[in-house]
Amino acid sequence: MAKKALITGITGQDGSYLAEYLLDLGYDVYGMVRRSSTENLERIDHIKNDIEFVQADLLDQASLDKALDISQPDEIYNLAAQSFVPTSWSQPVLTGQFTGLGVTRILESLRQVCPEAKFYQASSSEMFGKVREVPQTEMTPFHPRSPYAVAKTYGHHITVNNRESFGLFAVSGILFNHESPRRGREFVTRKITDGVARIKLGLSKELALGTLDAERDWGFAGDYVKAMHLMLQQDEPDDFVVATGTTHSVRQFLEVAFGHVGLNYEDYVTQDPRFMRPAEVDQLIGDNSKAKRILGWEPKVSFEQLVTMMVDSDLELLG
Ligand code: NDP
Ligand code: GDR
Repeated sequence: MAKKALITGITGQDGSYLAEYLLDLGYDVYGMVRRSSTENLERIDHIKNDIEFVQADLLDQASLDKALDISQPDEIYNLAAQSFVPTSWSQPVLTGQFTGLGVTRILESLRQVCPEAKFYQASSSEMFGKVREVPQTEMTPFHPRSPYAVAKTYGHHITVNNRESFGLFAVSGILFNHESPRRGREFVTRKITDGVARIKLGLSKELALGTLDAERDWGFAGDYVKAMHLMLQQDEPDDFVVATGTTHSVRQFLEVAFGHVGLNYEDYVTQDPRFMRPAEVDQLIGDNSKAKRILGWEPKVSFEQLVTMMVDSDLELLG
């Protein structure tokens, strides 16, 4: 019989790649969606007929119980969250409810409805924040720098705590930034590649950004969802850092993205205080050696390939 997976956040970037991957592996895929006045299935439009949708919200315990009861999953991937860091300062309570307490709610439902199900929590490199060591490993202490990161740190600990308290197969993947042509347009990578395409096509004249000095360990989302799946195929539940092990600044991203279409970013990019953050995460770089050793995982798409893939995709979309 086919394995059953429930993906929360299936309408998001990672949800779409994970759903594709699990369908290819022969899974029955259930996707949790929240009610919306207009359909927002763009990222999964091409596979939506292969997915069983269940309606639930991270804020509503009974709806989660029901989603788990309907799907009776072997594996749960908890990808749903308020995931945009700046919004977490303007909506800190909501972010805590979705991104933090939402994890406890799903785990409570899991314990009631399907305690044998394996559980994946989408944790984040943002938990390292003001980093205590370079590169960051599974053992590096956390120092979150935004309400989002604080909520993710809670989600991480409650996952580990459920594993230790109740013997659940519950794991936390500490994923560093991962991007794709399906990335939301407010995140810096997609904002840049969308901006480059607009400027190249004469639809826009400039691109306003915040700091250009922040450095991130950027990988490709399509590679990273495979690590999520691998974590749930292990004999023992454990937590893993998933990263490329290389870091680049926003400025370097700009150089490659504008360079790819024969332009110089300095002619178009302005800095706008509106996009500066109250507290910044200056540099992230992950040590992926545990994931390589135990999961046999490694990233396939390089930084340059990622940037050019995103620029080409935005050129095609807008052209
Ligand atoms: P997205 O922002 O693209 O997707 C978030 C998803 O969560 C959407 O499907 C959204 O649904 C859903 N969601 C939000 N609030 C609720 C709610 N109250 N109830 C039910 N569903 C809800 O995120 P990504 O795909 O980029 O990331 C997936 C997860 O991984 C997130 O938890 C993120 O914080 C985490 N993460 C991401 C990294 C990255 O670089 N992408 C790195 C590390 C961690 P809707 O479409 O209805 O808004
Ligand atoms: P991040 O991603 O906060 O790392 O969180 P984002 O792309 O928003 O920012 C990365 C860096 O770029 C700087 N920056 C800008 N960012 C945005 N969004 N817009 C701008 O105009 C801009 N200018 C400069 C930021 O200050 C920051 O330093 C992402 C999310 O996917 C989280 O959910 C996830 O947990 C982490 O990655 C890992």
